[in-house]
Amino acid sequence: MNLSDFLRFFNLHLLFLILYFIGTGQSKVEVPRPRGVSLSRTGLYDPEKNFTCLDGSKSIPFNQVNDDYCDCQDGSDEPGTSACYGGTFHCPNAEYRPENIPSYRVNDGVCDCCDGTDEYSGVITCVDNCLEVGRAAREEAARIAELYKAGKQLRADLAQEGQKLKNEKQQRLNELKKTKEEADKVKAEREELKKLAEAAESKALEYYNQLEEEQNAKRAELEAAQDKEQAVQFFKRLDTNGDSYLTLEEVLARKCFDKNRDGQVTEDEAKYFLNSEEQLDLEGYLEKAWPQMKPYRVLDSDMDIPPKVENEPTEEAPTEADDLAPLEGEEEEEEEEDEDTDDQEQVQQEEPPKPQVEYDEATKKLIELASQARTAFTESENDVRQINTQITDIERSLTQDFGREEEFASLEGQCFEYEDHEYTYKLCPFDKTLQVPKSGSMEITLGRWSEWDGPEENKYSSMLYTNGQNCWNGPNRTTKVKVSCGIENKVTSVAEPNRCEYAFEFETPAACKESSQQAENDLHDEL
Ligand code: MAN
Repeated sequence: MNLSDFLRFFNLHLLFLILYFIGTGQSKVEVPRPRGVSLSRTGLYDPEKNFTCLDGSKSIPFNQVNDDYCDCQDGSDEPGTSACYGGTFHCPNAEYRPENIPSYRVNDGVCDCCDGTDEYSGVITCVDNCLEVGRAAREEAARIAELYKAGKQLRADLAQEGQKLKNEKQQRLNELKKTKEEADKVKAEREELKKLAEAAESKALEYYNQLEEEQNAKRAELEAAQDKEQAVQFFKRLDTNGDSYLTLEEVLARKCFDKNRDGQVTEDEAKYFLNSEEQLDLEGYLEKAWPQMKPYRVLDSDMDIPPKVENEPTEEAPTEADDLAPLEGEEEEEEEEDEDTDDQEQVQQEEPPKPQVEYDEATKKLIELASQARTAFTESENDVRQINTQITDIERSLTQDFGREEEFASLEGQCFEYEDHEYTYKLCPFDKTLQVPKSGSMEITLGRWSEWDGPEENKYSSMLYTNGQNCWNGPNRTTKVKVSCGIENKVTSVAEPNRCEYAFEFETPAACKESSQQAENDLHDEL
């Protein structure tokens, strides 16, 4: 090959090379990004090709993309219009953070994207305020990052304190278990002593109980005899003709049998007292009439009329008081009408005293010892009960989830308040939430500790309190507490979004962790 051949050959190759590079350069020309499509999906919308719906369901000519007619079931052919139900519009928001909005918001007359790209129909003009929005968001993110930075140390302190508390509780539990063993022993011993002392006491009292029974029986006998005596005397008084029969006429003649107090004794009333008999002899009277006559006899204004039986030695006796009260509400009348009140009092004084058993010294001592043994046993029972309660409390506290590093532990046992114009609300973590009316009425439990109920990746961001006081005509009250990072423990807001469902917001340094990482990430994303 001579030089000119070589040059021709070389130029030809150079030409091909140049054409090749021009060619490849042309194939790298950027495909225009259709409206509403995110950068990452731009390649899927190639104007040189048919468009395949993103769900792969069908292919359509590219000029049908964003033609305001919905071809694809998934709405992917109309990313920049509101033609498809369920579609998504992408706001580039160049000066801030890209965002996806539902495509029905496109051209709806409301600026949704901060860059205003969702409104292009001319109905409304949106200004691009992404720069300001971004700045505010960055400032907020920076503030939060600062807060987390400050809270981080506090949280670490709380975690340390939580660990310490846990160890102390464990130690206390061990001690209590030992104390309980001792207390159980003491209780068993005292129970034995009590049994012995009570056995001795019962034995000693056996004699006295018998004595008392006998005295009671005697007293009952005496009372029965007295009652009978009264009954007999009253019979004699009523039996005015002295024929040993109590007749209807004789009952009708006594004002005291005016049961309804209408001024006359009717036949019905008389029959009531005679138990529907025409007449009764003494035996019949004692059995059938005396029980109902007895309360009325003290009202007998004819008491001064002497019974027919002459020289009756116990003439005054029928007026003896008995324990049965006259008719209710008639005491005053009774006092006015009854002329024999003094006699009654006299008789009352003469009543035999109630039997009183006087124990001998040895028995007294045994009673005292048994009583001491009972008191000592009750005390040890209370001790054991108290220890058990403490053990249960500590065991429950030890199984409580106070965060990955026990950072929430120190909140247990504390309460934090929040006031609005009507109520003071209280959050007592791991226990309950309360609503205390400022009017002074009773406080209402809004829920009892149930569980952490934040999302899986941030479980400790929300507490749930359930089973509070019943809502009138509704369910039991419940409270959700949103927990976020703050440099002090503080309830920052309380609302009742639905009746008897309460929403608290609570800040605590204990929450200055996972989210702090999140906040830093957010900040980086945005920058
Ligand atoms: C009380 C309060 C309110 C609640 C009503 C429901 O007034 O506990 O928060 O909404 O009861 O009846």
